Amino acid sequence: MSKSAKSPLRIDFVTLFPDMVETVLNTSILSRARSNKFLETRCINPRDFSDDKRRKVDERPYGGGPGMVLMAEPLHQAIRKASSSKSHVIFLSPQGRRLNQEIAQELSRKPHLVLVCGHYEGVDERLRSDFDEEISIGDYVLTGGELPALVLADAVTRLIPGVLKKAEAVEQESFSSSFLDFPQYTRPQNWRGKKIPEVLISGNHQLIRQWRAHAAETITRLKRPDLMTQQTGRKK
Ligand code: 21W
Repeated sequence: MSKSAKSPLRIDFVTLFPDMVETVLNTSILSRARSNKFLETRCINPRDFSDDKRRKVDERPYGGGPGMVLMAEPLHQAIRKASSSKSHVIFLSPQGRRLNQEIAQELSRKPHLVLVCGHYEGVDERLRSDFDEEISIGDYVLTGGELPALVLADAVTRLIPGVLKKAEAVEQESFSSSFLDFPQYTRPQNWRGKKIPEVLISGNHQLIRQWRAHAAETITRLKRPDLMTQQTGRKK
């Protein structure tokens, strides 16, 4: 049950904050996927490739201005150390294409991802040719690429066949991937005067399926009407 037929997905994080990344990788589904050999991870720190005594990796920007810029050489060497010919090198960047479920699917089929995390005011522009692509996780400003890289790793890992328990995986393939979730209830039946929908204790599973499908559609129309118009082309 815990062994995948194929070789595991490898994800290398190029980061100045390996402790932050490791902490999350040691938690939740990501940790389970690693123990069960579906996922193999590594952190590579550009500081280890600094030629400076104090392991300095940033410098002031040419042209002036506030903040610091990550130097090209330590990052370049860290990326080279992480990569082989089969690697897909992704720079987490506000300038990238916005991550969505379709991109997560696409990336989950790659054998090796190298996730490069930027920081400070950015990286030296000349490094961009080191990347196969750039990905953003949305239009808000973060302090670095670590959280986006972990978001991407989480989204991709749960798509590796075998990582999710069977029941979780079935749900993923159903209509709910393009609609929002149907409402869920658990014990007690009456919580502070709030009851659950009768249909859920009817024992009629076809009726329950219909009720859930209808509820999901209603909620989607109400809260995320934009998802309704995106239906076509989302699923094979
Ligand atoms: C934020 C880096 C802003 C650079 C030129 C002059 C990766 C991210 C990040 C960060 C800037 C993602 C500047 C959503 C994010 C990330 C840190 C711009 C200022 N440039 N997805 N001044 N949001 N953020 N630098 O912030 O690295 S993916």
